[in-house]
Amino acid sequence: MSFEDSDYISANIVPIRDLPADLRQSERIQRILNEYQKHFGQSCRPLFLVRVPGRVNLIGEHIDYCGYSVLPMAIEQDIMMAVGPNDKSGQIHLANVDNQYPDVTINVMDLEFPKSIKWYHYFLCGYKGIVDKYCSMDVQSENQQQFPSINVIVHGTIPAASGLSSSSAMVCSSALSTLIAYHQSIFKISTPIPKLDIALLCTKCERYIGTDSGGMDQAIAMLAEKGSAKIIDFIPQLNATNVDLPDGVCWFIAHCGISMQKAVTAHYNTRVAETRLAAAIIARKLKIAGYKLGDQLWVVQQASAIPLAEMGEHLSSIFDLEKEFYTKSDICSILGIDTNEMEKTFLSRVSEPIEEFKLYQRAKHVYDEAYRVQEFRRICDTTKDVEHLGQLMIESHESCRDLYECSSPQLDELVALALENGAIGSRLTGAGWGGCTVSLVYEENAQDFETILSKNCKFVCRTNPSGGAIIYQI
Ligand code: NG1
Repeated sequence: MSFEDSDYISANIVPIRDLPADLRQSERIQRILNEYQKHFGQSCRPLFLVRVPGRVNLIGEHIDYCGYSVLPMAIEQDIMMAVGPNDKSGQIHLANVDNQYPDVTINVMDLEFPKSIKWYHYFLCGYKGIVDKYCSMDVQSENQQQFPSINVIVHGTIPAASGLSSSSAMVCSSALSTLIAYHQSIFKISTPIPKLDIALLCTKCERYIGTDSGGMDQAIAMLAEKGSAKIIDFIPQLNATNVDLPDGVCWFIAHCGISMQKAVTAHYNTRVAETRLAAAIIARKLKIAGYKLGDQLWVVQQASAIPLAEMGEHLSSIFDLEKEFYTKSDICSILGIDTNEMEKTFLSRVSEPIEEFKLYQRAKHVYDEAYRVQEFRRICDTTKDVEHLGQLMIESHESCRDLYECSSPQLDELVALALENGAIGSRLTGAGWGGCTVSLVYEENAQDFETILSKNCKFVCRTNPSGGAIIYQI
């Protein structure tokens, strides 16, 4: 494993730096390096340390997979992986500093993604995504058994299943670890790979685990810059732009006590399917030319030429508001397709049978939320009116709770507690159904706010925009 360091130091490329002395001496890094030797042998040395942050989404929930922009920032909590060679071949040796996650050795010839997901499957997503992209199938089948084995130890500080994107941090760090380990010896890559490409690839490969991830988490993990939140656009192509948050306020993340592993429930993919079905019905009712079954909500809104600000209202003339939900047969008869085609196109990734589809409610959330993101950004760029930002966050939470039904009683209580104790705005962040809230608080109230919240929940922290993925040479 060796790298042309200078090639990688560019704004578009994941930076590779020498591990600074103060970081090397830190308790955490010392622990990771010690554990590496404990797990892989005293003579083993890692060559690289990969760091990928988690994220908190300030606004724009469940709209990335509909093609709409979101506004997250990277957080200080992260995944670190120490990566080094091993004298065998064709194996990945994975360990975790946290001993609730047992060591595992995987033969690179048999990467599987079973229904019951273990911690290391997120690593395998990144590994497989990179190998499939940069190594032809011929080379893989002839040589995979000879691929140099790697040792990887993981240390994470992002609470798992909490809406802070620990899964994507794991997938992105594994993609970078694989790239750094194999880029010359196996992939023969001579030019550095842009961060954007890695983010897109990681979005695709996280889907091996079963969730139809929208791309926000992988994008912010790769593209974040210290000190700035980002607006992430997906259309016409992936792009991240700095957003200047107002001064005099701070951001708090708090955990509601309930975790939600979105890959083991059908909630997330059900919502993805409902948004696509809603798009199909809108397209049919508005006679959108060029619409293809399965297109996202942004496609029909753009083709309809109805401004985003009005789209939510417009839906009441498209959907039957008397109906709380649509059935499969309602949908098939509107779309003029049979159940087979409907299931194949829209439901193949949903792991549980669904009979009731709330289409108006999901589409209304998506269009209104997408507009709230635009407003949030406009305010950050102009008036910096924090009360207005707080109001948008409150509306976002209400919409997630009532229309998208991705909140939980514990999240609602935590949002209420935050608002009763001085938060200007508070909302669930990430996929929801458990996990964390994000709250906007005046600087002068921060201390009291933190004291009260910490009495009531297991994890509270003030957070500042952190930097994106980085690789250190050890
Ligand atoms: P988290 O909170 O990490 O489960 C998920 C999706 C995002 C986005 C949000 C909801 C993945 C990896 N992440 O985030 O793309 O859709 O939910 O806004 O699936």
